[in-house]
Amino acid sequence: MPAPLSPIDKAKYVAARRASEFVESGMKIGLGTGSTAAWLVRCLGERVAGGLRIRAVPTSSRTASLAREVGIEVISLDEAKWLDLTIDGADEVDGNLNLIKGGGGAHLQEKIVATASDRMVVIADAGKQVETLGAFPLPIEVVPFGWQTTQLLVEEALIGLDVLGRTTALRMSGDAPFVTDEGNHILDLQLGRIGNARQLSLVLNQIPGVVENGLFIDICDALVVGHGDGRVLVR
Ligand code: ABF
Repeated sequence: MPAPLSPIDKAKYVAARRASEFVESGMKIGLGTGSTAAWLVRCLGERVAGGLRIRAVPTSSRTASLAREVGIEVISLDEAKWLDLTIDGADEVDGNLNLIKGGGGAHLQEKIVATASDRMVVIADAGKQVETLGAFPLPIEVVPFGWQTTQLLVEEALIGLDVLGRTTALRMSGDAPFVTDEGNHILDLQLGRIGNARQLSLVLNQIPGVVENGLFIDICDALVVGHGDGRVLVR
């Protein structure tokens, strides 16, 4: 284990390390984005150096660079067509394995890749587990054209839905709007509590200008949770 790690990094690392054991030679793998997924990529890089043969589809330019750096063969999703397994992080996970993702700005590619996989496993530190989704701001990717109008439409759509808050904000990177790998912007929705995540996801994705929201409903098959003391639970 790399040392010394803070308790939260240790929790992420042990979750990633355990999930890396699910990967077998010959598999086509989806690689998530974020600090927990980065641990996974490093763990898989060590196994590749030891003879594991995999081909991987990264979910962001950041993950693609890291994967190549550690010796993992990177292919496009179009080359792979379908994947055996995707392993990715999350911002929140509820008791039904529904997720909020996209804090890292990569949820569009993450959702496409996870959906094109036989199995999707989430790796997370214990602090990501929640009873009800929504404390973490929900990211939605929007096209730059007319984004302020899209924002108004989103705010209007939230009226009447089972959420606590309805504040929306354009994600910034310094003085400029954050730009995703697909050239889009992100609106972060402060909802506090999401009463009906499935309904919210459908409503948001019907708004012109919204490309994809960060709710992953019925996509995740298993959760590997790491704790700061090194314990790992799989469910
Ligand atoms: C990705 O990375 C995202 O969907 C999620 O927003 C984020 C989690 O980041 P970290 O692993 O750094 O907590 O999985």
